Amino acid sequence: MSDDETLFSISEVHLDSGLRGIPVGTCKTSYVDPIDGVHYVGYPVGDLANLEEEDVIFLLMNKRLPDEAESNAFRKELAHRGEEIPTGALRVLENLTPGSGHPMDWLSIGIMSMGAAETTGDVRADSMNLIARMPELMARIFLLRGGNPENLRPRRTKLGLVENFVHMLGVDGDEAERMNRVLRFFFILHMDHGGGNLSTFSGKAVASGRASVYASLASAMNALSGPLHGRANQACLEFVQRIGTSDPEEIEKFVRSELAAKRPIYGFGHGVLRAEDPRARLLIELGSEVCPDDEYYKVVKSLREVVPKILKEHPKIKNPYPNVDIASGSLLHAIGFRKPHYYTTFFGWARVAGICAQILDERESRDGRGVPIYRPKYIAIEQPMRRLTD
Ligand code: AMX
Repeated sequence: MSDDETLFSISEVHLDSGLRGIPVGTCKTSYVDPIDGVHYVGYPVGDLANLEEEDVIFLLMNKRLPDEAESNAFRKELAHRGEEIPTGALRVLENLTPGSGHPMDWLSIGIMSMGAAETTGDVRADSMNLIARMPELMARIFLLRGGNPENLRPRRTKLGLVENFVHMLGVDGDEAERMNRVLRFFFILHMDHGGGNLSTFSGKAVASGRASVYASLASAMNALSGPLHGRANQACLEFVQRIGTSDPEEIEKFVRSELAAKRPIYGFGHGVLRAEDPRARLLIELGSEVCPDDEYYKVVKSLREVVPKILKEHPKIKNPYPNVDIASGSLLHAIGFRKPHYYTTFFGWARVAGICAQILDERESRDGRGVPIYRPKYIAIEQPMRRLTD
């Protein structure tokens, strides 16, 4: 890419298109191939799905996988930072009414309250602190919002990020094993997805004004909470529950009536992908291992067969194939997370790592001066010059 090469020409059709496809920056952590899906620093995400989650975070932050010594040191640093969470940093959650608001509201409030308790101003230190303390925030949200705080166990950060969360929830034995397996897989698949997805872009935009890591990440989580973005995993399982049958004819009827009512078919379509998201395939394969006979999982498999052909009848839909959200909800349900409105918090938790890594890269760019404050151009319309005296 030379300095003066034209990357994209803008014409009027590109205005008010949600910046769709318009190059605005560079990304070192990941890219999304329209057919082969997301790659983290060059690796297809499927290659990384069975690694330790901390090693994948190391990759996003350092652009290479750690050797054994580095991996141990990184895990140790995260465990230490997790232990050092300021006392009372999350006490604000105890004052929210159980069951109130959406869990994503709690996630955003929790991130802000951790920032209020301690912000160092060093982007790496704040990012590492946030990543290290997310399991505790997640466990507290689940138990405090759910109205059973007495189940919360003291943190054991040495277990690693995912296992510590499951431990804090009070889950043991085979159930914990299954949760750890599925959550770790889910966590790795959702960590990053290029630079332009709405939550990452929003987080980086806020960070470009030199807001703190906490303020930037809370903004990113608010962006993720929309049903067309991260909350699609909740919407997709609710959709599956409403269908209530894996009979292909019933599913076809249901999908057609949703389309006629101008409602989205959750778990299908994408802004960049033009084939089935490989992460959808990986999750469906994991489902065949952990919950092959689960009712909701069977509905998801039928949706995958039935829906693309119906969506293809609508040429405006650029991608009629499953996205990552099609199967994640049914798996989370099968391993014991029965309330779909919590699912987006898992997505958000995972995405914290990718967004922090991208913010760090942007802050280090231009020889350490950092990316300039975001300022795209909007063209004024329907505003003829007027004066009060006219
Ligand atoms: N169901 C119904 N309509 C759909 C659709 C779907 N699954 N996918 C696309 N469309 C419609 C769009 O709403 C748009 O209609 P419009 O021109 O009347 O506004 C038209 O088809 C063209 O859309 P597109 O260029 O193919 O996709 P997009 O980039 O505008 O939108 C997405 C992408 C994901 C928002 C859209 O496919 C959608 O709403 N899918 C369902 C929700 C979902 O599963 N979201 C999760 C995405 C992954 C994630 O972020 N977690």
